[in-house]
Amino acid sequence: MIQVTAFQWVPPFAQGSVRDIRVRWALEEAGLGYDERLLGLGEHKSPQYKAVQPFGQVPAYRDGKVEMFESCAIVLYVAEQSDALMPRDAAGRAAVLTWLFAASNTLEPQVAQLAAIDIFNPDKAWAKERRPEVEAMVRERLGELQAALADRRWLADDRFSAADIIMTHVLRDLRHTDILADYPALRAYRERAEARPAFKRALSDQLAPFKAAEAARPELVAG
Ligand SMILES: N[C@@H](CCC(=O)N[C@@H](CS)C(=O)NCC(=O)O)C(=O)O
Repeated sequence: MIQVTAFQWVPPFAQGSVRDIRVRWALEEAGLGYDERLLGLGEHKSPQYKAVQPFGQVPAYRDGKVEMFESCAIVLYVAEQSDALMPRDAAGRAAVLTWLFAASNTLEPQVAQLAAIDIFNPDKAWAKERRPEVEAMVRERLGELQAALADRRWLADDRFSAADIIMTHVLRDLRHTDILADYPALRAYRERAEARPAFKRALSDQLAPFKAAEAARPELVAG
């Protein structure tokens, strides 16, 4: 049986974007069932868990044949097993790899910088000084992505793939801003991806333990 690690609870800003959602979504698209292994407070930094994920992060993955960490690697591994996530022909496969790495290596670093400023350091002087430049870099990348997407529905071969899972997740990390409103084709792309039943199941499965934890311990949301 496939097992994916996830957190039992995270603060509201992270709910719906913890990276196990990438793996949950890929498994849902591929029609593969899985168990979640929920990590309690601080458990991700334990020596036992670091033997599974050396950086003490989620997600980690095991299926009886392999043990893995790094969400993109896991999503690609799942995609190798499913036509729903990766075409079989060389050109289609190359397009998926290209766009998946573009999401992770070209878009995500800029988006992550903005999130680091807005979510973790909004009041710091250095953050206020740096933010306009970071937002400009994000906007430049988004403009380029929108031009490249043109009138296609999906990134690779114009069919949904593993690349769209990672790109959508990266774009979701702009949810705390209204920047995507200036890129209507990208906003529509993200909404199209989020409307997929597999995404909705992945999201609700990630959120379920958070809601259960908050019901049991209301002080979590009270701060
Ligand atoms: N590159 C890793 C990053 C994983 C990651 O950043 N996970 C976050 C949750 S979204 C985490 O576990 N953070 C806890 C920590 O770093 O202490 C991947 O994509 O799997």
